[in-house]
Amino acid sequence: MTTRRSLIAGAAACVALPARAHDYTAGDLAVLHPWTRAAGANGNGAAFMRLRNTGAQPDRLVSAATPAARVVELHTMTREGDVMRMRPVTDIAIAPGQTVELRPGGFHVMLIGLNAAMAQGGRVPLTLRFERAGDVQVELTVEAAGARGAGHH
Ligand SMILES: [Cu+2]
Repeated sequence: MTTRRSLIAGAAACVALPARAHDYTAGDLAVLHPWTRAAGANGNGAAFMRLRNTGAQPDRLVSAATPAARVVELHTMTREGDVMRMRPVTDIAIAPGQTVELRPGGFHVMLIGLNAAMAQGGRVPLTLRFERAGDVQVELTVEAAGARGAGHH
C-alpha cells in the first residue's frame, strides 16, 4: 500500500507543475527554456538554454544572432588557477541522443554590447544557427540579474 500511495502522490505532483515551459523544436533538435539575465544598455549579457538532439545524426550550434546586441559569440568558461575565464568556441556539438546545457559557468551565448537594457520579465529574440537543423528563432526570457537558472524548471 505504501508503494501505491507514493505513486499516486508522485503523479499528483507532476500535474501540479506550472505550465510555464517554453521550448522550441526544429526537426530532431529541441531548444529548452532559453533565458538570459537582466542587464543594462551597452553592457554584456549571456544566454543559457538546453539543446536536445533526439535524432540519429550529430548537430552543432555554429552561431547566433540578435538585434539586441552588437556582437554575438559562442563562449565556454574554463578555470585558470583560481579564475574562471570565458573564451570563444567555434561551435557547440550536440551528439545524437544528447542534451547539452548552456548554463552559468559553462557554455553560453555571449551578447556583447546590448543596444537596450534587458529588463526582468521581458523577452529577447535570438536566432540560433545549427549545422543540420538550420535557423531556430527563440525568445529568451529575462530573469533577475544574478539568476543561476531559468526559475521555472
Ligand atoms: Cu562569455
